[in-house]
Amino acid sequence: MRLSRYFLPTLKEAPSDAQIVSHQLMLRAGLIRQEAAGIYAWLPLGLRVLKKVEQIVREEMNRAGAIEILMPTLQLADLWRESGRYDDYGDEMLRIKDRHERDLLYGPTAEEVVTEIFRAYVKSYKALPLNLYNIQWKFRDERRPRFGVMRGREFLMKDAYSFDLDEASARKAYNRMFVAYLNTFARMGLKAVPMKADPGPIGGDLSHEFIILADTGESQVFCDRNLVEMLAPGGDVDWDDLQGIVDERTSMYAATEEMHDAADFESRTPEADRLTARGIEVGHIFYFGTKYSAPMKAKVAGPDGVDTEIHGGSYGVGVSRLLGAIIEASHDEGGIIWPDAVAPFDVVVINLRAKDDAVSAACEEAVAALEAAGKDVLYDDTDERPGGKFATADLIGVPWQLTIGPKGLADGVVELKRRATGEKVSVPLAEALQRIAG
Ligand code: 5CA
Repeated sequence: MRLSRYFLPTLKEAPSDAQIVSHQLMLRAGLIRQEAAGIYAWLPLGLRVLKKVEQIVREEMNRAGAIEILMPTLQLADLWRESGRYDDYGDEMLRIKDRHERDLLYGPTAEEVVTEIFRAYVKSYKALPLNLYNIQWKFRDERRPRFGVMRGREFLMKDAYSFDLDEASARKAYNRMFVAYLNTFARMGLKAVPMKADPGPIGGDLSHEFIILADTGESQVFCDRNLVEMLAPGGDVDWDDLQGIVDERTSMYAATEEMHDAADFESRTPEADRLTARGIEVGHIFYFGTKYSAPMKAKVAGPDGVDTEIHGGSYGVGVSRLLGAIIEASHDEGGIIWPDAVAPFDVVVINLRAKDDAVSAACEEAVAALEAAGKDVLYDDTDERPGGKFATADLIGVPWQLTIGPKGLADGVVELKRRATGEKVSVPLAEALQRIAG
């Protein structure tokens, strides 16, 4: 992608109402544009990262056996009247009337819709376990939308819904999501800690939030320090028996403010390991039994032929919020430092003298070689001054910067910089390509 032909509207300074660094950097690096309070347009660079984050979430859901569908953003109020949540949900629900005066709403979550789909088709326990997910825009009319995509009104969520015959198998479904979440966030370079959480309006009695520790986080959290450094289990696990992995994590104390029990924290955690911090909730999982299946009559015939209400859980990931969380966890004074797995481009090739044909030819050769190696390349072919180009490259946080200028070209070298460490080497192009290929 040639920068001269691209749409990358960067800003020298962030608007003063952007209070936290991720929001400032998302605006400055031209990732998003605010259209209304808590409602954003995704600009090309932001959209690239959003798609990468979404794809990691999708792959880990698929690996855990969940199946993707796509539910509508607009839902019938009548379904929510069936579950009893229409009145309870309150002002956060955006209520809409169509031309026939029918009550609709912009979905803040989709337990009702997915239960309606399930009950229409699934009649026997033989179809279970089943886990259906979608990655779809949600709307919650938050009282205080803030911090950019972190607390938006319109936001992208991955929401999965599990259906099982009884509590024991529903807990297995819960464990699969628990482990899938650990793997998902680890792939994005994040250390997410599962913490005992308040189920709130989704309901149920078993719930964990996945929290990224960050000073700018909205929630106060308490946990055993050792949990933060625990590695994700990876995909090579026995998906039918994850209790050991879950127990290992949940045996150590970790709770959000609403669930915090100071006496329990102190008795279970040696003083040196007690961590009190701020956190960003990037995922939230719930087991709620028959909360939706009972009022909505979602039943299947069990092995004995008797109709039974299914046991459900739901599992959310804040896909758009994750961009903010990743930036909070990974930036410096120069700008964003994208982890490789979610970077909008793998490498930016910086042409230090675009008017020089030999330099441009060398740059184009480098771009072609990188693209042939399967890399996403941004090619800065503009005639901006070098200082400005380096500042932009740092700001947008692409993992590798490969700079070619007349002097290096004469010496047969290019300069390769790793954004995360700042380390720079002058090496022949072939060697630079090798290093980037990893
Ligand atoms: N139905 C359940 C699970 S699918 C549910 O809605 N859970 S939730 O309310 O916890 O939301 C799931 C995730 O969406 C949260 O963990 C958070 O990461 C993200 N999220 C929630 N509200 C917002 C918001 N206003 N802006 C951005 N992300 C949000």
